[in-house]
Amino acid sequence: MKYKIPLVIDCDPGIDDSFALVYSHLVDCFDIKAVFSVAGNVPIEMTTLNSEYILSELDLNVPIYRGADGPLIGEPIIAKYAHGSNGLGGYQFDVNTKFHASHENPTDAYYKLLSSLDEPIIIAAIGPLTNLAKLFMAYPDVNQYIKAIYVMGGGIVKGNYTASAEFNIAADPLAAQIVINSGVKQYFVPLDTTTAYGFNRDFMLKLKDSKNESSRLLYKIIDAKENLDHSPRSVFYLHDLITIISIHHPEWFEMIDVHIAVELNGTHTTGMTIFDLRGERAQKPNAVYVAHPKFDEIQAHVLEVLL
Ligand SMILES: [Ca+2]
Repeated sequence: MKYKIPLVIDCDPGIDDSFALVYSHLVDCFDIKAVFSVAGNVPIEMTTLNSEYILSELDLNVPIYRGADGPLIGEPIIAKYAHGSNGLGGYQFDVNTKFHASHENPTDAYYKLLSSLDEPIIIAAIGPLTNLAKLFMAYPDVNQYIKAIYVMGGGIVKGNYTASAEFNIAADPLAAQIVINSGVKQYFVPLDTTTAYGFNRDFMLKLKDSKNESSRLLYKIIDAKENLDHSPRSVFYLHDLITIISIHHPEWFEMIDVHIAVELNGTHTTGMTIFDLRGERAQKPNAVYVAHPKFDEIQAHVLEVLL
């Protein structure tokens, strides 16, 4: 049997999370062990329901766990401006989903799952990092069960939630700092990488006619938000999808060792990530900056998988 990369997806669906989930299943190189929801783009009830819905549509029967309902400290922030009223662009779907999330304590469930696997796992963290921070705080020995974490998060030249902070980090800066300092190997895919190029409108319209039902669903979700046939916008940024692709196609990126710190209490910069790119004077690396995507290859590959 073909080897598949064991993967946990920690997400806050989210339009681009939906692309990431569908792609991860269809690309047929991942063994998805579980999906954890986290409060992020929309509140936890919705990110959990959206996870249940997408997995049900994929008929992908893996454990779903309802994760953290807000950051370690402070109040939740949400991004309905980017993901529509329900996180899936406002697309109205049947809420009677086939699969349902467990309401078991997500931190304990995480540890139980990771420590029961045959080999260390890769975690795709494509929402705020609250679930993982709680895991590292409660179970300091969990590192041995994690091969690497791929984080969609941060920005070097700009943010998107604020001028300086990217949403996933802004939603729980303390959690991000705890994860970065965990000692686990981690790859950061910042906005600089995910917005270097966008998926174009032709790409989205091709999904509309895909033979694949779940790809057509992705079209419906993005169309609900953007009204594609009339939208003058020409590109779409699928941050979480790019992050997943960097796991098994590192050759389409430049991998740069870097030190990353998170601003916890700035007047204008809370949640900002500081990538130390000073060359010889830089602090000792604690992460890998996934940079400079070869976008033509990526877009062609995604079409091949989704169509
Ligand atoms: Ca996300």
